[in-house]
Amino acid sequence: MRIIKYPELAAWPELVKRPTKSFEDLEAGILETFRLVQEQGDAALLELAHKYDGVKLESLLATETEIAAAETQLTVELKEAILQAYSNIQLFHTQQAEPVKQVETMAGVTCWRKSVGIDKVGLYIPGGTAPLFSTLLMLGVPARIAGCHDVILCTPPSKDGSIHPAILYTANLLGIKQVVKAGGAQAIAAMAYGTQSVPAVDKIFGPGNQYVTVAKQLVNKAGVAIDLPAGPSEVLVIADGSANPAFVASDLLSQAEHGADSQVVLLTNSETLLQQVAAELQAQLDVLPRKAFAAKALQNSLGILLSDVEEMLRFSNLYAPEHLILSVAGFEQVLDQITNAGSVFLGNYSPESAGDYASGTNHTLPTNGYARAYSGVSLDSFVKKITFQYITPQGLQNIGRTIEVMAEAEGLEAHKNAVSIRLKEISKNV
Ligand code: HSO
Ligand code: ZN
Repeated sequence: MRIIKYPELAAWPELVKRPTKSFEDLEAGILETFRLVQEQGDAALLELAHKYDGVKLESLLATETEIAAAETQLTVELKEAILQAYSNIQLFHTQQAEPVKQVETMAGVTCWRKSVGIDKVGLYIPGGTAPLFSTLLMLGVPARIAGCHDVILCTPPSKDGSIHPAILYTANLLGIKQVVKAGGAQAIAAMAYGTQSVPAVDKIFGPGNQYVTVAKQLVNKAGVAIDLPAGPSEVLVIADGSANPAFVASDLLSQAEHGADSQVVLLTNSETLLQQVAAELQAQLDVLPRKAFAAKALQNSLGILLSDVEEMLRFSNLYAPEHLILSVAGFEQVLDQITNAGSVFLGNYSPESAGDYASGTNHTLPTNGYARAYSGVSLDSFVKKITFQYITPQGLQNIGRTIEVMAEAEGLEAHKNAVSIRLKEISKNV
């Protein structure tokens, strides 16, 4: 961890910068993959599974037998944990539904807004070193609540052609029937453009490596919606002398173990705590199975000494972290000062892991400073909000002149006329 003591304000913009990656290098290869999938459909997906995942698949879709068998491969304890998390995520996201409210803005002019589920959504769950079935819950639960009609899951197969049983079990719980064994840019292309087995979707969700991220940005440019511009996961911890150094270190490491490019930042006003956390990091790191990833991530991490909680919050708002942990005495008094963060964890007993898995909040969150302007995934991400209005003849008499005057001032005579022609008709009938 790089330690910085009382940096000048002028140095902050440099400190909040994340390492940037050049997307241009990947673009040409990804567009070539897109071309293959568009031209050859399923055949391209099978060929690319052979090339990148090292497996000759018999079928692109997981069979019903495979999905049913997954349940027998999980312990009762894990199934109960998944069900508990499911229930909490379901409860929290169900409350996000907005009741339809009719508003009479003027007598006879009634407006309302209704949420309608996006018809077809595609969920991408990466394979690789960790089977993120928790991410499947975070995406699948709100998709179901929103009433999305078709939910397609793409995830890369392992070398024997199987999919991790916890992913299949979770997919089954969510009622997802189409589980496609495809990963990488080819999976994104399949969901964006459609193949014989994979229907084209309206919006693509889910994290992934840099190929997946660039592929999502490219299909987005081509008109398919995506959830968030994703980057490596981040946590920023604000801790004062009241924080427990072992807890703080455990939170920093839980984020660092995601990958070598994870971003980990500690802000504190206590030099003692800073030293204690550094010692704890070393001790806890040594026994982690994913030590190699975590150690790499820690090399780029920052431990910054600042003068007080207000200053730490100002720095945090500039950084706009994906996850913010606030381990300071009297945190209740400073909550209003948080203006940029994806998800916030309060006190000494709210680890980020709680939100990552089971408390109920969503863990698909804006990274790379996007929390300045973006929210994390929620029920809203899976719906369109359609506005309606109904104007009675009396209503048009009430609002008509306002519209005519404004249309005339914009020089849009046809707009004005759409009102005038009706008002004339109304006055004839009275
Ligand atoms: N911290 C990750 C989510 C996750 N953690 C999944 C464990 N599994 C991004 O919020
Ligand atoms: Zn995590």
